[in-house]
Amino acid sequence: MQKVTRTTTTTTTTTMSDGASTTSVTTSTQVSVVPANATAEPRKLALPVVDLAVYLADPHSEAALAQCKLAALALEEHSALSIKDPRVDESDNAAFLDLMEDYFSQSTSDKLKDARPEIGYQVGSTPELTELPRCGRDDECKEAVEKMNAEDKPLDFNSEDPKWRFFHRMGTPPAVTQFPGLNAEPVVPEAFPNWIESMDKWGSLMLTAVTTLSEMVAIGFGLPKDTFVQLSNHGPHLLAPTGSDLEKYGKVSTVLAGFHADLNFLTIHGKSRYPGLNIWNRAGQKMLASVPDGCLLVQAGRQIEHLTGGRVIAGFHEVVVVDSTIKAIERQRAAGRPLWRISSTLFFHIASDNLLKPLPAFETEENVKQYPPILTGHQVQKELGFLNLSS
Ligand SMILES: O=C(O)CCC(=O)C(=O)O
Ligand SMILES: [Fe+2]
Repeated sequence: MQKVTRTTTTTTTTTMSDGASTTSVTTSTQVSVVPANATAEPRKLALPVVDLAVYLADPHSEAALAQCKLAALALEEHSALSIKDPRVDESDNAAFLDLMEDYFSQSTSDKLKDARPEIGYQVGSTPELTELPRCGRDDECKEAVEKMNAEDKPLDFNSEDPKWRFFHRMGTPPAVTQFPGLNAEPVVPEAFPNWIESMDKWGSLMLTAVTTLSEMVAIGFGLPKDTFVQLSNHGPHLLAPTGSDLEKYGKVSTVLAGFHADLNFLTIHGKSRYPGLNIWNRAGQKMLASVPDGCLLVQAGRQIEHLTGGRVIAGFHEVVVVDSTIKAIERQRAAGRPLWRISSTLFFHIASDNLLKPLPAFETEENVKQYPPILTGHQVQKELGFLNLSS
């Protein structure tokens, strides 16, 4: 088992705004990055691909309805799907990945200038080995893992993730809200003069794509098409790319992001240059996500689970170095690129002041018991552990 020794200096416990993690701090800690139960590459799952062009061309066509149903079914079965959006070109993803590779390959001291630990890293950079997967402290999550077959169990999710992150807020906040949240200025890294434009460009493409998909999913479930879109209007959406240093953490079975489910409504990413995202389907089977070139990957979060009363469940996932990650490392090395694995992630949220409860179509007595009504802002705070911190 490989061990990495490191020393951190911060002393607070803070909560991350994506909800995947909390910041816990130690000094002179031995951090195990390759767990003992390391396994080879899991079976590959080519996710269903939904074509947004068909829907955009004529949302009322039979073909569009078929794509809507496919999207809803994919979320039901896999908690994930691939989408092809004609408004997003592969070159947009490539430009964003290049930007983030260049950003994360800067020196640690340069990136630390962009960190705002005093506000829980909610804008700007978050250093490696800071975010801790929440599942390690979540009994429901641990129970789900206990029930899994040995080959489906996640790798270690009790250690801080080696990935860095950068948070950039998207969308317009509501004029009136019970959850004023954060008014921190966006962070602009010194060496990147067009940063805001570049972030907003990719972020807007992701927002547009996931908004259209949300209409399609609503239609696929037989709901009015604007059901989810209205609820997400003025939501606290976050562009939240991750960066993992594969020079340092490039050994097979290294966990880059430990097992978790996202707390938001839907998560969308461009295709990563490095395979390694394992996703779990409804049946608790672990599979390596395979996304066709030029497609985007979408995953279900806890808010869609709540609204659909569990018809869709939030997808567990982890990011691990697998054999095909190594091949990608070799390819990128030959191309002279920095060896950083980027996820071009955007977290799409339901607005904080909207009530999260099973929609009428999914409102059975059992579902309401399992998913009691809660304001979305409170659900997020609860997931983040803010209530614990403030009490
Ligand atoms: O790095 C990735 O591909 C995904 C990271 C992730 O799961 C997250 O940011 O919530
Ligand atoms: Fe995630």
